[in-house]
Amino acid sequence: MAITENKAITTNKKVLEFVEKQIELLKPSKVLWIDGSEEIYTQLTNEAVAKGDMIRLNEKTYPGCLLHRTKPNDVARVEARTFICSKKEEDAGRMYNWCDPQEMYAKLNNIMAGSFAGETMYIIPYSMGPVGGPISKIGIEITSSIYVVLNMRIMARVGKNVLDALGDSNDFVRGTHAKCSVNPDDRYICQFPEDNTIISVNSNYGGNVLQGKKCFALRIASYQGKNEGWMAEHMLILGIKRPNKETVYMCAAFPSACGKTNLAMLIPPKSFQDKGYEVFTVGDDISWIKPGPDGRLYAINPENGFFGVAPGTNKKSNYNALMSTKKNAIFTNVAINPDTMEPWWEAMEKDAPDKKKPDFLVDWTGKQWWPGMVDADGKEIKAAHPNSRFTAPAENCPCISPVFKDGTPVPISAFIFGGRRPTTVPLVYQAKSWNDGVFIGSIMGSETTAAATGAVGVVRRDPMAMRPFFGYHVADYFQHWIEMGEKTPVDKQPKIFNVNWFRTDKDGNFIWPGFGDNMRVLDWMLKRIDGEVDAQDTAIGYVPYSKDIDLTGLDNFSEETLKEILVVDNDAWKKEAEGVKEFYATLNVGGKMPKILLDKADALLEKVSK
Ligand code: OXD
Ligand code: MN
Repeated sequence: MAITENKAITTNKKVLEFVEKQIELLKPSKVLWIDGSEEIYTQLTNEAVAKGDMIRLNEKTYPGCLLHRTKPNDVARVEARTFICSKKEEDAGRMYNWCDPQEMYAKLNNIMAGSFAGETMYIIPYSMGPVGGPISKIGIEITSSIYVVLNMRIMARVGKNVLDALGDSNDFVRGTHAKCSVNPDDRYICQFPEDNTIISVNSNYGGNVLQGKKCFALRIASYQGKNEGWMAEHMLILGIKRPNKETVYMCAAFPSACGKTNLAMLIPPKSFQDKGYEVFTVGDDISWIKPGPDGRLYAINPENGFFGVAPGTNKKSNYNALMSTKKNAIFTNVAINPDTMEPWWEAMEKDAPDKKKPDFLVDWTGKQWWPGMVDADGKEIKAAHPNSRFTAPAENCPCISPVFKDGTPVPISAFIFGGRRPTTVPLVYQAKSWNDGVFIGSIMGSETTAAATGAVGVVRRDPMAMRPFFGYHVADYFQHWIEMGEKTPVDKQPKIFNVNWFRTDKDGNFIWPGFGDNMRVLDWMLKRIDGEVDAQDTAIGYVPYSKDIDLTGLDNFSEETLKEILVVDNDAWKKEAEGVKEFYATLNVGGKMPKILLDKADALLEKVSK
């Protein structure tokens, strides 16, 4: 019999039934409801530190911050072990795995049975979005990992008030996380969209086990959104304020590692700051989008914190993200300076140890580390794991939007898509209609470069940056986008744009400066939204006239160079259109692809073949 450490904090029968069933299956020694109180978090932090699971960082320079090291075999999301378990295979996402739900439940129950023996089971009630908000949803995650409890506290709204808001309702996502032995061969990250259920086993890495994030807010929520008439997207949300104008909000989708967090926290160039431009972050990874009473689409960031990649984050690349990590943050798999107890990662530009002294760091695996260390094969050893992370409260971010704090959904004026495309795709172009925009989002992707093994220049398609996150069939998802457009009056539809910050010259150098200078491209979008400038009508959509992108204060970048990255090269686009048709053919099994999109692929090929 498990000892209940504190009293159940709800009378909701469905919640209590779910908890009882999990106690029976997992057989914990103790049960603790996470009620959101400081005492419980303090108690759990102390316990994790005493066990060596967490390391406290410098209380002066990083107050309230902790370091955690995962097992070396458990450092990233695992698409190959991620499943959508819908009753019918044709209802699954198609871009990763499907399994029959009953078969998967049996397998998982077998792996998890009794695995909490000797441990405490934590019950985490959490809200994605502000508690009780108009677009918010509720989940319960059961885990034996204090790391998960403390991270969920940052990434979602957690506590008894969530259960109070749930009342007697059965509308909550049932989540179970069983760390087991962290055996990668038995690792499963499973979503059962028809049952509102998530089960993660044999992992303790954030993206797999902080279930509010990818598992719920994208995979389960995208399915809920399709059924309930809203959208869950892998999109940042930012607000741009110009003098004497209302703040304009935009959502942007990019595949992982294409700079979503950087764009969300962009600092405008000086010439724009001088004019009074300000950028506010509403979210850096996920948007939930619903039609509002006035017919426009409104978005919230369902998360409450950032789960950002640490290496490369520095004052120059993303000052606001760096500042967000300075208090009450949890670092995973970064290095530390054992003298100062401060975190360190590659390109942090601070406190790099001195090889000669010899100073050293403790690397992400807990071993001594000096710059220039190589392994037995002569390969450089990194101090921080390349996918090391910070979990930081959004409220720490210097440019967090006031509307994030009060939880008000924001009206969206633009959707932006983009990927890494060294060639072909211009710096920016605008879709001519909503459905053209759906087409553009459906074909986005990143080109492989010489940095990775395999063929160079092959486009890995990642529709709407959702490839690893579809909770249902990708073709049905495209149809849902089309229908959301139909339900939105044309004059209220967000404009849809595609950007490409990553065009390279013949030596492989990026042509566009990127980072804060991306403001110049966003500014062109604002002018288009306000109908202030014309654009060139091309085969792929509206492309800016170079004179309409404000290059003031941008040294060493001429309008001629800008023109080069605005060109639409029909030969390159012919190849692109053929690639799109091939890609669509792979998705069209069973004839599910919307005809509108198939026709658009044909039309593109025809236009650029002339
Ligand atoms: C993330 C991802 O961690 O997309 O946000 O991988
Ligand atoms: Mn993401």
